[in-house]
Amino acid sequence: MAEIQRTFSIIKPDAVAKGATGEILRRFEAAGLRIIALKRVQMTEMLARGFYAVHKSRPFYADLVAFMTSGPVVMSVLEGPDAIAKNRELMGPTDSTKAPTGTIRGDFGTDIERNAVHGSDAPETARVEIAYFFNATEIQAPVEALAGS
Ligand code: 3AN
Repeated sequence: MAEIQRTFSIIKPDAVAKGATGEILRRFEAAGLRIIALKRVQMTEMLARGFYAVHKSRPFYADLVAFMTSGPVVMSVLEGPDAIAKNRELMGPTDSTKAPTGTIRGDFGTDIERNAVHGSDAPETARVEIAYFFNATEIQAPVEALAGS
């Protein structure tokens, strides 16, 4: 049986600016991913630099930080069976010009940088990314979990 996972998603400034937020969230839900936390945020340069710190020596780092802070983004935590792989399947490949029609990047992205969405690539990165942007109290937890420990 598929493992129930959580993953972290960002609808990037390009997709938010073109009014695609609702359609992208709809696709998550239609694919069986529950939106258990959601917020619209204007990322500061410091937050964006920290989030993409793994890429800090790459030539595209400064541009990427500038793009991610160029307008509001919509962040969410998605939960469901194989949520990490399922979300990446919905997103399509990193480079929007290579992403098939029907994927989020194929339909709403422009190129490798302006690629509409971010999604965690592994359980450990999902945990770190969720904790980077969401407090525990912003994430919907089952009542039993709250009452439990
Ligand atoms: P993904 O988001 O598909 O996991 P990563 O983790 O390789 O891709 O890259 C993180 C982000 O950095 C991408 N979403 C993209 O916006 C940007 N990026 C990656 N490679 C390039 C590149 N060669 N030129 C410009 N931006 C890039």
